[in-house]
Amino acid sequence: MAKTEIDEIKVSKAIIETYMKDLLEATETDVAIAGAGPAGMTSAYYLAKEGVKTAIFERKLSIGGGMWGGGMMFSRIVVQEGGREVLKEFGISSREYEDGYWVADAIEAVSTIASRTIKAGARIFNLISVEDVMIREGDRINGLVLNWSAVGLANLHVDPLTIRSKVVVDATGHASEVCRIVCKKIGPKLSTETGEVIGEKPMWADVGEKEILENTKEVYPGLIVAGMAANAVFGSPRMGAIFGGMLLSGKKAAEIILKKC
Ligand code: 48H
Repeated sequence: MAKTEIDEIKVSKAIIETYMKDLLEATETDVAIAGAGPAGMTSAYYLAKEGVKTAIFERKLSIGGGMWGGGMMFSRIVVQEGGREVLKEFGISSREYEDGYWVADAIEAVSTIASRTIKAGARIFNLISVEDVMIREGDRINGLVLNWSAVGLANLHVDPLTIRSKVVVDATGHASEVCRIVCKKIGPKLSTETGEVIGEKPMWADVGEKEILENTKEVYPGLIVAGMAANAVFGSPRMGAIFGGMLLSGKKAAEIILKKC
């Protein structure tokens, strides 16, 4: 039994002080990731595991992006043979449905990836939206411009705050929001055929899953694109509820960054 009564003010101070400490710590980070879907979190996990200071900013209350919902709200995901190494790395159970088609529980997958990512040392800040990028010498992206998602939802005119990072990862999924911001603000200077976000193509899982790894790369100095955003930016097909590509893309983004560090 606790000796004293619970003091609500201590609860408030504990929350405010520890959160602010973490947010302050994230204002200068090695890697800043937009989006806590499977690609963003996987990337953060592999970076944090190697001691790279990594922060993810997620617009929504929930992390997990499109993985929670599995396929059409059946909370299962399929991972092909190639992606199983990442499931095993996280310790996510899966069973083979047919040759090479591994099924995992979407809820176990998201919660396990999130837990392992945080325990590896990455910080996930939910309810914060990336609304712009910072640019420095040589047109290199060197940080993100952030605001509370609630500010956008309430359509309030409140100026944002900024964080500095050596590398930014666009893991915002279909919307590829960071790359679109770069095009809008800087012009068609991405490393795509047109210099712009080409836009994802209709469903073709086999091609989409193969091309996502080629598409996971530096798309602008200081900006790596990963996950579904990579296929949207480079004009590759979508793939439905198969997630091996997202996991492997997150891992590849981390490998690219680790080589640069
Ligand atoms: C902060 C933001 C912002 C912003 C968006 O959509 P995601 O799950 O993305 P991936 O690439 O990790 O996984 C894609 C997968 O879920 C999927 O959609 C598949 C496989 N589709 C295939 C198909 O055929 O449809 O996660 C992106 C996250 C989300 O949580 C967003 O809320 C978040 O990014 N986000 N966070 N600032 N500006 N924009």
